[in-house]
Amino acid sequence: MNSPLVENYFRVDKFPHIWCPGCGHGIIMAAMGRAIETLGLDKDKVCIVSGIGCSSRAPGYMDFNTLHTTHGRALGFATGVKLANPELEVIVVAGDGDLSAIGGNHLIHAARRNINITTICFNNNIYGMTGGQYSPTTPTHEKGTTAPYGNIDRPFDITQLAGGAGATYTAKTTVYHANQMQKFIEAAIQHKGFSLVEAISICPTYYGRKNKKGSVVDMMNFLKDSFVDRKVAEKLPPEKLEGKFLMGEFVNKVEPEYTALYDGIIERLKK
Ligand SMILES: Cc1ncc(C[n+]2csc(CCOP(=O)(O)OP(=O)(O)O)c2C)c(N)n1
Ligand code: SF4
Ligand SMILES: [Mg+2]
Repeated sequence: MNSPLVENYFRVDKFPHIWCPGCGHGIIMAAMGRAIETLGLDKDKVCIVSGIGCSSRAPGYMDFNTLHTTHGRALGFATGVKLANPELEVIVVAGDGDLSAIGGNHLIHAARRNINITTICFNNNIYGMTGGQYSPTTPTHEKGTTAPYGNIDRPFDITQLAGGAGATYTAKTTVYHANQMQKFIEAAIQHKGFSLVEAISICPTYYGRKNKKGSVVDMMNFLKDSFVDRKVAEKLPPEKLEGKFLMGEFVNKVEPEYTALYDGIIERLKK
């Protein structure tokens, strides 16, 4: 039998989902559902927007106002929704390719504007849906179908990219740390400004297979062992941090929000 969470917040008639066995994306979608339930948001006041990708299927399964748009353009559509109705809690779901390759400009400008949209990046370090091409977050030397001899590009750190562009809340965690992920999503939704949670996911089918990462359990154990909370990391000697990645909250600050500034202009012109 389905749990109340599933029945209340998911479109069970759309199941089974399309994700491969062991895909990390369902863990992120579930964390989003639990975060929204915990915050007690009115379903009719939530709008979830995505582009195209395995990750971008998530809004199709979530029982809110949802938009499945074009690849890379979720933040453009979401900006339109938020400006048309600032009362809506607008949440964007985007893959690493969607958000940092074709949609990279939308990301930096949404962050620069500090518009009150929450973006959840499902980062599996690869283009999953189209068969395993390398993405801007594929680590150097790792393989994809478009990098059969190893990727020579340096990867983006999406959390740092968003923070550098002006996001006022950023956090990074992994599908191994599902409870922490829920807490970060709650904080990001409650934050008044552009917020981004980078959710490191796993794609056993393409990234895992191409790069000989072993089983799904091996991939989850890698996340457990390789990600260190940034506050814990501050107290560790450099040799203990070799090969590790930092996670946690990186930015959390208050700055003027875009739709409020926009409404201010409208009010001023009415006088
Ligand atoms: C304009 C446009 N360009 C390219 C594509 C093909 N395409 C669909 S999904 C995708 C990449 C998906 O990767 P990512 O965003 O990382 O999501 P994932 O599938 O890994 O979750 C691409 C290139 C498209 N649908 N539209
Ligand atoms: S291809 Fe990868 S990202 Fe897409 S559903 Fe399968 S495991 Fe998940
Ligand atoms: Mg991807």
